[in-house]
Amino acid sequence: MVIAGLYGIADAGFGDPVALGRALVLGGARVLQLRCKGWPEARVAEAARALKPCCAAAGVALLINDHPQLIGIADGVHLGQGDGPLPDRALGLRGRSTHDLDQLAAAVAEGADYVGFGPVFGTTTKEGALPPRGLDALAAVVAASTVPVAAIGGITPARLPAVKATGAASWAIISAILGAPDPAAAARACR
Ligand code: 3NM
Repeated sequence: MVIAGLYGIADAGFGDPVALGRALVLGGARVLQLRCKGWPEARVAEAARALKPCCAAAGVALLINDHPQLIGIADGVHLGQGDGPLPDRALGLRGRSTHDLDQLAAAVAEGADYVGFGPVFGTTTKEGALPPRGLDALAAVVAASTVPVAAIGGITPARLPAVKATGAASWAIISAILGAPDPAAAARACR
């Protein structure tokens, strides 16, 4: 499984993440991250188990945010800067959030299979998000990276062509899709 194309995020802050995740897969996401900030681990595991069959049927990589010990019930995990070491490669895909070139180098050195980079544009979705990095910084990270880069932060359909032009392998979008009346249709516009 590869990190490429639309990286959907089933964010429990926007509703039932299982229903949202299914809509994202229906809309053509190639990667799906389950993001349930503040949820107990058992509840996250239950949501991941509910999403796995639909992801498997569509060939979509299911990644769990923040819970490295749950890697075995998904295809991988996505960890932030403060979320501890990456689990063993044999267990699945391991992604790391990065915000500058030094963090990219560290993530590659620790063996990350892909990195997130952002916020490219301003975002209100992530609590404590850093100031926007901009497209030039994204292009620099893409050029320097030996692993796929998933751009994140404030990406909308209108901004997508400029994001793709940097060569980013993947683009992660939350509010522009989950805040739309029909998330599956909004996802289709972001493929
Ligand atoms: N991580 P939206 S920005 C979850 O910079 C997340 O690492 C970011 O949501 C980072 O598409 C972000 O609504 C929020 O801006 C992305």
